Amino acid sequence: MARAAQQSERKAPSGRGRARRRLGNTEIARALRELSVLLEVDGVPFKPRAYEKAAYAVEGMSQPVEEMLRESGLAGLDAIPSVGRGIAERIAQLCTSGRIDDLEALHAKYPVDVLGLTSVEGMGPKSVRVLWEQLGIRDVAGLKRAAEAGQLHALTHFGEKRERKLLASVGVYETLHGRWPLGQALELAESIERRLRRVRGVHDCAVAGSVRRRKETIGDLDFVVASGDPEAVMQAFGRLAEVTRIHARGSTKSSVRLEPGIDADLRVVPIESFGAALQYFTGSKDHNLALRRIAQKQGYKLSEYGLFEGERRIAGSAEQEIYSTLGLPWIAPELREDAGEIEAAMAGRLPKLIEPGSLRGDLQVHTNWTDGRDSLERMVLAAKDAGLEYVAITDHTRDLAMARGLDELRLREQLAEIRALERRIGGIRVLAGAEVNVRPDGSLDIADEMLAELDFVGAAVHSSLEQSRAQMTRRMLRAIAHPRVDALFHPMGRSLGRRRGVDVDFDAVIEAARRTGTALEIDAQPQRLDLGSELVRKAVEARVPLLISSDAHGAIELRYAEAFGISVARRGWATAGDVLNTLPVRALLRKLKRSQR
Ligand code: DGT
Ligand code: CA
Ligand code: CA
Ligand code: ZN
Repeated sequence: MARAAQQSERKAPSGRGRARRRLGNTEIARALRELSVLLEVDGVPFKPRAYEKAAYAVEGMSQPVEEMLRESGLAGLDAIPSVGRGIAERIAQLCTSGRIDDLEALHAKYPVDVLGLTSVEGMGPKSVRVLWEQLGIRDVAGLKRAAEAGQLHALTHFGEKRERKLLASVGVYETLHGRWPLGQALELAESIERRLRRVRGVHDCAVAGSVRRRKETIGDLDFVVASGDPEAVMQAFGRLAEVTRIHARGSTKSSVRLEPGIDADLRVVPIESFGAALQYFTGSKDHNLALRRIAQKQGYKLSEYGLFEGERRIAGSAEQEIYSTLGLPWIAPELREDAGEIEAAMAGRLPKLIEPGSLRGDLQVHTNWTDGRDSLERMVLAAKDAGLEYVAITDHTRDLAMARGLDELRLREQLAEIRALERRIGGIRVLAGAEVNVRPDGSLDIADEMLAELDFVGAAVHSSLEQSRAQMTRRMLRAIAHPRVDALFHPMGRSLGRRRGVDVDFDAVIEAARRTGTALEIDAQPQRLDLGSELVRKAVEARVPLLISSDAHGAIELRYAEAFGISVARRGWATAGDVLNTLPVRALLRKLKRSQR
């Protein structure tokens, strides 16, 4: 990828000229997604789905689409799945002129923030249209005002209950607004890190802050660079393709706004301070304060410039040195929350955290038998290509009508196909599984005899998410007590930035899981990360078996388990021994609840 060239040619002299600025895949995907939602608002059939799929495909491309277009013209876009001629032409229009005519026309017709409004749980394109036409609601703030004033429940389809729910969803939107899911932030940060590394004079470069600690949501990106030529770094940073605004710029510090709306801070330091600066800007603030107190007790001073004894710097070029000089082992960034890691380090009791590359299988994978995008065969081949030793196919079941959930008949049909496919492909064990629905009363939507035929069963709550704490707890405990349920999938039921998650007594859930040997899942979908790390830690302490799965709904999503799931597990102090799918398949099968009786 010609990233260096990209930097020097970019940006029209007029500064923010949209037309000239090179577009990233996220921006292109965002425009396609906006077009998709606006078409749906407008009541156009079929097309919205095509644009949505195209947006998704563009996001998944590793090469910049804008570059493919520049190098090979429209034909170059043939390589993107789900992008036909019509959509390719619109992408080209966007890249060359900075706008898509259809999108502008729809904007003129519906001048509303469709992406913002539809990211409020419970707001679909139809509601957006009704609220715009009848109440002139343009954005989330307007929605909030109208709901507070009780204007919604006067409309057809909007009862008082719905109004109350929407108001609660707006609350969730607001708390998470301005914070970004790790998935989005991490990839952007790593891409920028690679580019900064190539700048003249750069000796070392690292992503710091909450991204390095792999927090589940990110406020802003932080970069630390060691260079003898700060000016060159400051310039390159300001010229990154994603920069839309420069908030502040000094000789060694800079702060900018990036597309798609996240801020980034940069700090350039001399080589001899790199480790200290990296340690400082990785945080967390609480971890740093605790570490500084330890330094003070030993008669040292710790700052972002180094560890000092009087005027003399005794450590600073490598992060490891800071810790070892204080008599501590290096502490993994994921643990740096002042949540007991310093005490554990002093006592020599830091856990040996699970490492990337240690997952041997994936136990939540979907196919186009239900709402997945790829065929069973494609998913299995992709899992095999990814080096997995086993994969469980866990499509949705009966009650999830939206996803065309499988009933017993279809499950049995799929099971036969899985067995045949496993023989034909070879070299990967394919487990026949299902993601069964836990009904509001805690019963399952698939008959026990069918569950007994499967190799693995995950249970999940997908409906009546607003149940009371008592009801939800009873519901989950009943599912966990079911002898055929091996795991509880995405137990929190949250969606980052969208849905807060269910209200349930997690101590009771964890205790029940421990007692019955039911595994709890870390669902690594970037918008889920569920269990979150705090609950992982509780589960680890209770010695509940964990699973890390991708919940892939397409082959390109299989990587989520490694990319994000491992990080959540590490933040929850999990070792490889806590995670069942680090085991070879035979050992895994022996540990599943169904084989424990
Ligand atoms: P975020 O951006 O909200 O997701 O979280 P962080 O942890 O990335 O926070 P940020 O970007 O404000 O600052 C990055 C790191 O810099 C932070 O984790 C620790 C360090 N830092 C920032 N301000 C202070 C401070 O006032 N005292 C200390 N000891 N460290 C600070
Ligand atoms: Ca930050
Ligand atoms: Ca920051
Ligand atoms: Zn699910």
